[in-house]
Amino acid sequence: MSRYPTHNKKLTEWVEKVVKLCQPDDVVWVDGSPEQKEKLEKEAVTAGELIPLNTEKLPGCFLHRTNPNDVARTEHLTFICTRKKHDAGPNNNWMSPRAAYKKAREIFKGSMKGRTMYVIPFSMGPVGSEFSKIGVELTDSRYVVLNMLIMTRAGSSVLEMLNKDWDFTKCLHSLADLDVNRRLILHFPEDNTIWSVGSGYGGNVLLGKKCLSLRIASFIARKEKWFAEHMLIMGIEEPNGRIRYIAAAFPSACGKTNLAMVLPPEGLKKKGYRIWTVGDDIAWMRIDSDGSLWAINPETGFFGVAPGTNSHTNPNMVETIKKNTIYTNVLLKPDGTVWWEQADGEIPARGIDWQGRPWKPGMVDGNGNVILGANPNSRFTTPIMQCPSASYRLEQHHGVPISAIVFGGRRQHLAPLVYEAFDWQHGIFVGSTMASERTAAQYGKQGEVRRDPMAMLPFCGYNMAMYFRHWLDMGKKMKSAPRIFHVNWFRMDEHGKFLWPGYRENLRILEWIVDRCDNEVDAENTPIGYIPRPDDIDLTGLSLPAQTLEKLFHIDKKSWSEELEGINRFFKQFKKDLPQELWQEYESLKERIRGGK
Ligand code: OXD
Ligand code: MN
Repeated sequence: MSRYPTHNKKLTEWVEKVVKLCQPDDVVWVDGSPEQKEKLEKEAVTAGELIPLNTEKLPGCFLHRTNPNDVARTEHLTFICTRKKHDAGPNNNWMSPRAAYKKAREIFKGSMKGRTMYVIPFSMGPVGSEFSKIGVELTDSRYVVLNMLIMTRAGSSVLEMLNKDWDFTKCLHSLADLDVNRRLILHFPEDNTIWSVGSGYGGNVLLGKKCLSLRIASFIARKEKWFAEHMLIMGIEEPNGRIRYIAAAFPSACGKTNLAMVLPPEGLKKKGYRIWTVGDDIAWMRIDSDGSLWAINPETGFFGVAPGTNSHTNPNMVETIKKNTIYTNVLLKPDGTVWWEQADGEIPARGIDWQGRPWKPGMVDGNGNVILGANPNSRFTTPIMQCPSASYRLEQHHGVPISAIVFGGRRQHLAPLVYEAFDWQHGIFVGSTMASERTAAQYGKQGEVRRDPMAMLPFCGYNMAMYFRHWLDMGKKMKSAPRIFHVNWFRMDEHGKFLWPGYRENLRILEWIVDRCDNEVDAENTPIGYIPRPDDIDLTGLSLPAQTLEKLFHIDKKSWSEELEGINRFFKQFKKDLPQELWQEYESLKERIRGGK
């Protein structure tokens, strides 16, 4: 055998080239074996990169702390590097491939000296499925390797596919010196290549996730006529045993993970509803031989936000993360377990905060601000198979058939709790105008509307006008396209109180969506779409005054007129590239709002 465990020439030549550039002391090929994983964990503990947690209460779990300047995705350092700027669109930062390679090469030069470089062959999607794509990540971070082993199918089985000459995405990552001024997340869709340097934060360095499965995959998907989307996938088992699958896109931090594994509220549980989780973040969807849309989750784990996760908001996740989980930037308790703001149980009397400093509740910094135990974007990386509601179809090569696509936003006063689009084209308009208002937790002006079409604004690897065109075209190719809906769990009353309780009660709305897909309920026709008749939402066990329900579905013409102005401004930035169909939909909505149908 050669000195490489593969005879894929493209791969070995690339590895050699990177070794020359980054100059690691050693190269290790990741085979996915439990023995190798254990060895890496031990090394990471010795090097201080991981802290082992209480082996009885949290078996197989570790804590990792990132550099305090490196705790979230850095969109301003993220670039799409296409030869023509226009191909990246107004929705992306752009750099020419030549300039980007040159700039990053300087940072990569010798960046792995004194470290080992790991070669991680990984498959996004079941190994060997025609839905799947292969990547190889070269990294000098053991933390990345251990996370990739949770989030992807990695190791020898993928190397076998590469031996059969499957193509792969070249993913290069180095921590380098973690200097924020020498940090770059570069995507070269035309070369099927990703270069990430200077960061150790998951979203920037687990290159199979946002970088490959969304930015690069969306570019490939347009060419190959499928979808790579920022969507959860869940199955809703109806009392008669039929499972309807839906895919839903909400902007980051709007509850995708919680919804994907929601437990039915008591009333619906008695009826016999049950949820099956397929994915919480990414959906790859193809038109299958039956002419309908089928979806897989390319990942095998959850990279979830810890703060706010508890037995009320997400009981299934609380179960999932009890073992074999890597925690990042949470608080360490004296008994070797972990905690974060709004976790279950008592607030610990003391601990070590996410920056490794002694912590007590109520501590304030020099400016009088409360010091948090866990970083607001602290995370857990955990295997999907440990989730009590994990779908039994996770390894199916064709995935699951999608009956409905659900778009959502965080709108205090505008959008009703749920509405259905009139048809596919109108549904694409609804998705393309998706928006959220900033909350107090976000930087910027509170209440300001941020457009985030299909929740893909930070993740679409090309010009979004072309992306809308692609969505419109795909509708024409399907024999039976999914129905399209919009939900808004966040509507408020005049005192700023949420009108809808959310969380598991959201299943009541999904029940209506599923009933619509089954052609079992009628709906009311309004200027913005179809809304439920009040009696068609099962509220058993929930005391919600009729007046509140009315407010949740109220359509305020003045607010919608203002919304039209916002949409107009948003669409105009795409100039003549914006598909005419979307302007048509815009004009029709305007007329319906004015006409008051
Ligand atoms: C995520 C995100 O981390 O969307 O999933 O930001
Ligand atoms: Mn996401």
